[in-house]
Amino acid sequence: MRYINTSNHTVSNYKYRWVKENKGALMMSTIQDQRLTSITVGELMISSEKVAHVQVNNPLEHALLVLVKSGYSAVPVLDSSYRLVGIIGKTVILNQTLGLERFEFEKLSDMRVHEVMSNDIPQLTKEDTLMKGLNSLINYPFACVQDKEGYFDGILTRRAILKEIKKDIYTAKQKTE
Ligand code: 4BW
Repeated sequence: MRYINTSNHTVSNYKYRWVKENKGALMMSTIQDQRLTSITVGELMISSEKVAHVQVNNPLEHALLVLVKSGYSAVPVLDSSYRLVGIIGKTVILNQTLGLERFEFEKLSDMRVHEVMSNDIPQLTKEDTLMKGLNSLINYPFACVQDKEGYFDGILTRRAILKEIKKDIYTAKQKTE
C-alpha cells in the first residue's frame, strides 16, 4: 500500500519494484508456457494399438463385453478400415436393455453398435498442441486422434494432460526455489 497513491510517478515506481522482485518467476513462467505450448498431441496420446475399441457392426453384446473386460466406461468405434466413426459407452448400452421391470439382455445380440453410438466425438490430430487438447478435454474424458484421411491414431486422455501440467508446475516450482 505504501507505494500506491494517486501520483503516476509513485505507481510506476511500484510497478518497477514489483517487476524487479518477480523477474525470476515471470521469466520462468514464460519459459514454462513456451514448453507447454510446444508439446504436441502426438507426444502425449495413447497409440491405437493400446486403445480398446469396438467395430461399428459389432453386436451390442460384444461391445458391452469389451467395455466390462477393459474396465473403461467408453471406447472409440472404428469401421473395418480403422477409420474413426463414433464413441460407445456402458450407460447407453444398458439404457437400451432397460425394460419395464428388468434389464432385457437378450436385446443385446439383436442390436448393433452403429444404432446407439454417439457421433459427437472430440477430434484432434497428432500435430495439434497440448493447449488444443486441453480445450477438448474440458467437456470430455478423452479425445480421439486421427489423421487427415480419418484413420484412427489413438486417444488423448485427461490423465495424460493432467500429468504433463503437473510435471510443469513441479519443474517451475523447483527452479524458483
Ligand atoms: O484400466 C485402467 N487402467 C488405469 N491405469 N486407469 C484406469 C483404468 N480404467 C479407468 N482408469 C482411470 C483413469 O484415470 O479412471 C479414469 C476414468 O476412466 P473412464 O474414461 O471413465 O473409463 C481414467 O482416466 P483417463 O486415463 O484420463 O481416461 C479417460 C477416458 O479415456 C476413460 C476411457 O473412456 C478412455 N480410455 C483411457 N484409456 C483407454 C481408454 N479407452 C480405451 N482404451 C484405453 N487404453
